Amino acid sequence: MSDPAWFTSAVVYQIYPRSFADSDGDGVGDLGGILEHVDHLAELGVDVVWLSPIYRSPQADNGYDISDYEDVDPLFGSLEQLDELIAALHARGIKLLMDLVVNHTSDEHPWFVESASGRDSAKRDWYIWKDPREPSSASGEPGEEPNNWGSFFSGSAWQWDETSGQYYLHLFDRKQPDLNWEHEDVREAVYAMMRRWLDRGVDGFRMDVINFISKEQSFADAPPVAGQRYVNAFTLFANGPRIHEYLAEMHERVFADRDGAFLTVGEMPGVTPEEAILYTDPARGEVDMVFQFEHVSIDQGPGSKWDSIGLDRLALKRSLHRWQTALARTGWNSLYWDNHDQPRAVSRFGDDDPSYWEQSAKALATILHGMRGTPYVYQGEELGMTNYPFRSASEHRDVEAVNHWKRVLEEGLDQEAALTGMAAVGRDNARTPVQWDASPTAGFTTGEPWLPVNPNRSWLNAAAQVGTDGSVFEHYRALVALRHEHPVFAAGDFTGLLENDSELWAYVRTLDRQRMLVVANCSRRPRELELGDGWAGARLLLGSVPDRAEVLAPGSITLAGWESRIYLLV
Ligand code: TEU
Repeated sequence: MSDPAWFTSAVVYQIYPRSFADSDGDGVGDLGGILEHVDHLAELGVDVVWLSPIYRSPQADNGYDISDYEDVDPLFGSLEQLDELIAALHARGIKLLMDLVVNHTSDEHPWFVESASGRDSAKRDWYIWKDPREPSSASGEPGEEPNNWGSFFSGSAWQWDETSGQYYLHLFDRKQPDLNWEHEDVREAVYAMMRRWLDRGVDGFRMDVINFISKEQSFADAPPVAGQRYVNAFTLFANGPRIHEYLAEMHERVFADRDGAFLTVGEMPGVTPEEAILYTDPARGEVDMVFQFEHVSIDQGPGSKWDSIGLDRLALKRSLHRWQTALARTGWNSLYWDNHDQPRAVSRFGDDDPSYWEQSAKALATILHGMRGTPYVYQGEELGMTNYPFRSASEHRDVEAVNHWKRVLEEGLDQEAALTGMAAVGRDNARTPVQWDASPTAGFTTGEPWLPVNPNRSWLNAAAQVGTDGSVFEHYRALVALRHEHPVFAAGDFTGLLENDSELWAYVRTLDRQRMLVVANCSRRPRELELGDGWAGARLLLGSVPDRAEVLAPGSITLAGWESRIYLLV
């Protein structure tokens, strides 16, 4: 944080270790697998790796349920291998971000085990325990939970504990109890743990649902929603009363007296641009950038993430442009299309029909990487990996989908609609193994992969793309290099164009006398764009279709279906 500017021209690559590469043949990706592929990251040219959790964990939520913050789960390898990875990345000029999951722990974490041991446990208040709503009750029947808050992973956010006759709060799975950040000892324990990781050589943290750590202490019912027993009580647990205090305290205790170029990224569902400006104001010393959710919520119905309402591409464009404009002066945003929680970008926002797949993967990359903010590449996105062709409920392994399906069966909901929703937005779409080559296990493992490989590995894989002119990978590599080379990518002002056109996307970035034009045709049909005389002489920095004129002539240009280009006028 001593150099507030370096991350503005950086690109982050996210590794979901379970699905990246397996070195020991057990079918689950591991640190050894990452070590075998660090050159892939170096070739792409990224500056930072964000590693999803590798800590000890019962794996109820694939590592987002941590039972020991200080050790590596044997499933993924050892602390020694993590040290090797830090060294291998640093040797290539790449920083390593750890995933910091401290809104909750695993119910198997010793802190929770002690907390649950009885009402008079010394760590009782490290978690959030409440009596049943009915004081007379000692059974924990449905409806007697302390309030009507729902869990993100279906059902009530409260779990009854027989031993002590109280409920504990879990905003996610019942195996992920929420820590009580009001307790100073909890905060100090987390800060000490963070300091130990920095001492070990990591360069910062991606902070899981960090805007949930301060909750409204009334624990009141959220406004009821017709037809729902448990509701999303978002306004009562997100961006709570002490959130800015906690983040400033964390910064003070962990980073303030350290020299070095660290990075902190706050994953913040529901964060607004106004709040994002506060969270990332360098003068306030909270986090460097936020991860916001507006653009990945546009295709979701009001009920839940599972009722997809289809993509309104104009709303998507307007959302992204609004964030660009709102954070124009202060504030810094992360730019992403997908991650381990989202469907694959090319299937969701692009067009994964084989005729348009390649151009649309490049178009999405071009749009995102030309914007102001720090771009993130989720493993396999640089190859244009697509959603998995799910056909049945049993193919889903993710706790979120599994719990949802249970509920569909229990409550007799529409199974066909549920399966369609799960196939479209299920998180396992992003978690199928990375496709390294065309072989049956895609070069991911010598064993049986924990989640099936996408059948399109036969033609969609790294071996076919790395070093191949015009491939999706080479397009990403070029975009990363352009951000490093031209300060206009990091620092240029943003002006959105064509605000009422859902298909043709365009914007201008301006820095001093330089003007950069980013254009993309988000449709299958060719589209003409009138540019007038103003752009004559602009140089083509990157195009998705080969052999286009290097210099713009006055007049209009025509983009083929899903074609994209970046021009620079100096
Ligand atoms: O996800 C945060 C989050 O808001 C989730 O609701 C996420 O959007 C979910 O996938 C909705 O479909 C983080 C992690 O990224 C996720 O993998 C974890 O499951 C979750 O927190 C709990 O740690």
